[in-house]
Amino acid sequence: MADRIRAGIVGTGFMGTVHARAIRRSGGVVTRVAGSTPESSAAGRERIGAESATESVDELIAADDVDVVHVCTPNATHAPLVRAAIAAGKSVVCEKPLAVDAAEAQELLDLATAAGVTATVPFVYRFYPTVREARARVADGSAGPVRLLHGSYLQDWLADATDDDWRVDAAAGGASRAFADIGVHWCDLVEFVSGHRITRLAARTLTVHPERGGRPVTTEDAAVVLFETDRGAAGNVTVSQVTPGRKNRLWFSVDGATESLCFDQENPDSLWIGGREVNRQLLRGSGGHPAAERYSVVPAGHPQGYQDCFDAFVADTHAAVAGSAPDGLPTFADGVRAARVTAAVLESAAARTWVEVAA
Ligand code: SOE
Repeated sequence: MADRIRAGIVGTGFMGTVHARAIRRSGGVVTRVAGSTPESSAAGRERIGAESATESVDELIAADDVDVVHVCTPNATHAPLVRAAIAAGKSVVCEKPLAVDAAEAQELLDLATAAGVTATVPFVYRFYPTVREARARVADGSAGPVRLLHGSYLQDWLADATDDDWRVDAAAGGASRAFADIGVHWCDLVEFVSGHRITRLAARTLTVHPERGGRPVTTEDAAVVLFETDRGAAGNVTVSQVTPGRKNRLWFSVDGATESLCFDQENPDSLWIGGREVNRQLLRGSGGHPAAERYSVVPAGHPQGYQDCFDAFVADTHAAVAGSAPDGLPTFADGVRAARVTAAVLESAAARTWVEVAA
């Protein structure tokens, strides 16, 4: 392997651009980019800033100057691309959801494990220092035993019937949309912070626009989920892509016996710590836990955000490719976990009953 990690990006949309920036900012180089056609590859190279455009995805995966393949394409294409990358001996970063169902996600995990390659999924909200702070406070006992987990993840970019995207279409995005796209981020984050696992749930899904762009829509615009955890806590989450005014509002509260820990993705530099006597707003960079400070990249008072999380995620992925084992790196195992929770949500909503989440 070269001194710098050499990445090839498949997919030229918004996420491909975010990955490219993160690769460069973490010391790697984007050697190649490929879209679905030679023309989109060339346009993607221009926009993303790769060293070269590759005519086909197969060529990118086979290239000697690609150590890690970043899969940033519509969900239904993830599995074939990941299979091909692993077969070529490459490490992989695959956008979430890892696959369109849990069996396929498990197959990809098994392939990555057998090949011994690094395989990660960008559950990037784990990389906010304030999230690491919350996790450390649960782990060291400051928060006390966790009793309740609650919150929401709300967006509005699909609020109107005229709004459209490939994610709306089950053939491209999979049977679940709002939950598989953003609900999984919330569940991953809350499990990551609390150390609990969601074991049973009851879900309701809503499709408020049964038709978009002149075609029927079967994927959900929103979901409401009530759940229990393996360690005796209870919780609920509301997930929506049709909530006017909410752009990307991931909010959670992890309520322990002595502290409640609240995080808001749209105001990520502070963690609200509730106590019986005193409530505090802990600002990133102002005396936090070392596990949190490790991810603080600019001094306190200089806001840090979404792209910084992505940079940290890619930097830790590249560290894993180089042989280390960063704490809290989201891998294909976490992608499988997300696929299982999603499957349980769909099953519960269809059967209108409580469902066990596969372990
Ligand atoms: C679109 O809903 C999206 O870009 C998701 O795909 C991301 O995972 C989330 O971080 C922001 O919203």
